[in-house]
Amino acid sequence: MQLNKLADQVIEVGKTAGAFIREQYFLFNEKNVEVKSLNNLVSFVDITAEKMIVEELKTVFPEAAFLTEEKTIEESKSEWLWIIDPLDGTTNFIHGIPTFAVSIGLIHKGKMKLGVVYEIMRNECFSAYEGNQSQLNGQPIGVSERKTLADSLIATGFPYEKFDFIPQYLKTLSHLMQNTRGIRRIGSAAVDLSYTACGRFDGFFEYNLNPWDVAAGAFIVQQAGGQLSCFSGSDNFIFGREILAGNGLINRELLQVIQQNNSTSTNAIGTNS
Ligand code: 2AM
Ligand code: CA
Repeated sequence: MQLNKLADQVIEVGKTAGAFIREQYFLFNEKNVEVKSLNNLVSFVDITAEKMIVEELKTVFPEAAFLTEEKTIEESKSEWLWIIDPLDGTTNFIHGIPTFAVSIGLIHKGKMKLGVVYEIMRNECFSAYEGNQSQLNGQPIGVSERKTLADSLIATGFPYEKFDFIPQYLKTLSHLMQNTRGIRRIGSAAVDLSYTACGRFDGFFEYNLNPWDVAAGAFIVQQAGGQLSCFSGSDNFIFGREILAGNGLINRELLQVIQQNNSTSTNAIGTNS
């Protein structure tokens, strides 16, 4: 498997789907929105984009199976797995906020091999493959060099569906508001991770994400010299539903803040109840 060639092909697939999404952004009407579950929105745009991506990737690499947000293709077994979110930041898309992305990751026997995040309206394509430095529109990128939380800009996502761990989360936010340069909530985990990879953000954390929100972006952070973990410190951040990403210099400090606030609360976190 020549990952460099595959990466070029996946970038083209992401950009083609992105062009369709961009076209639809200017035509979009709220009547097209369906509600999958609380605050979980979808439209024909997500579904059509996913079908486009899946069809093209099947031709590019027929052996690989799929794990996709919109489930337009049945999950099957293979050593190779595409993990796809055709439109990460759907709520932004629907509300006319121009920050959303196509996210395509590839893993082999559980190990990330390739990731592409295409931020559509800025025409910024973040990509990485095993053995190579992450890139933004073909140019190498790296994480920031800020050493302390005090100097850092931190991204996060607010809870949107499961609210039992809000007290712990608010404590962490309160600490970060008072002890960092600031906090941003962009609304697309794939974009948050990509911005961490190129040094715009120094760190990012969020609860309750799905593998398709984070797989590609997390790998791009890794290949840009950053580090990732779950809130326990373990490395199950793609399937573990919680993620902390950073430049490697501030990860420990950020993890400590999160862990401290989680353990001092009376409620258990992330119980999915
Ligand atoms: P999405 O736009 O593909 O759903 C921002 O907080 C992150 O959470 C985004 O990556 C977003 O991905 C995801 N997200 C937001 N609302 C969501 C919901 N109701 N269900 C699942 N994921 C959601
Ligand atoms: Ca999505």
